[in-house]
Amino acid sequence: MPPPFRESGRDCGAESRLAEALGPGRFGRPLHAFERVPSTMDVAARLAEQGEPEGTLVWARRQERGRGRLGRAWASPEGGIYLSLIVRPPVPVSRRAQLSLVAGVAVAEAIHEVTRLGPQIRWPNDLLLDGRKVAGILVEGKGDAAIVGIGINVGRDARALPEHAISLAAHGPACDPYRLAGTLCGRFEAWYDAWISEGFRPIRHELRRWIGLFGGLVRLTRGSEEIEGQALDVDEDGRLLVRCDSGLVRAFEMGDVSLL
Ligand code: BT5
Repeated sequence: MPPPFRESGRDCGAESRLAEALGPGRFGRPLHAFERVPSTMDVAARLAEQGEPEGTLVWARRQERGRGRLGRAWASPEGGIYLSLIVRPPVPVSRRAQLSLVAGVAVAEAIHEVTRLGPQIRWPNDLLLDGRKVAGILVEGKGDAAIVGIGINVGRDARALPEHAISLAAHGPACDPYRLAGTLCGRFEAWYDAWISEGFRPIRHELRRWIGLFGGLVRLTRGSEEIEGQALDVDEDGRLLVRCDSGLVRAFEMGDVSLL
């Protein structure tokens, strides 16, 4: 019988580098690092089902079937960051999608802190550098848990990345992925705790620092509908507010639309 899961053996080297880079918080523990997995999302979902606690981190050196939203693929060559964190937010399932913006703020801050670069958040789940995608966030539910997957292009070899992607290495000296991941876990924990205790308000406030979109023209797709308008703001639920050509202001849910 084939083994039920196809991840490689544990990557002890990565586990000790990550353990050194993590702060004293609870996000990042326990830690499961692998050389290769189909997707860190599936390993984390299985661990969540087995009762692993909030904060559990799954890390892979590379993914064979990394994924984005709506069945899209996530290119995962060696040298990048591919991780999933298990959280168990005590909020209604309808609010879980906000986690991609909670994580987005944390990714932006961590990149800035470690590299001094200024990434932009592209609502709802991308981070851009020079207008090209440098990181993506994926949130999936598993029972009472949510799995937050984060991919960041870090390495020098951009050949395996899609056309509109960029790596942090395109700017200046190589950054240590373990240090970046450790910083990210700490920042994500802090924003997550703020989100749990105060709701979306502090995230909305912080987002304004990182979203480059407001005031600009956006094109959205929802199903077969295409909408054009001016991005105005993110509302108190994380929805994107767009003034359409008709003058009407519409609010778009994260799960519903893609930005073109
Ligand atoms: C995302 O989806 O941006 C979410 C990506 C989440 C990846 C992480 S890695 C760890 C964890 N394990 C996983 O299997 N996934 C998560 P979406 O918005 O649907 O964007 C997908 C699109 O981004 C693709 O259709 C490509 O156009 C583009 N893309 C693919 N790989 C990329 C990369 N490495 N860098 C930049 N863009 C990429």
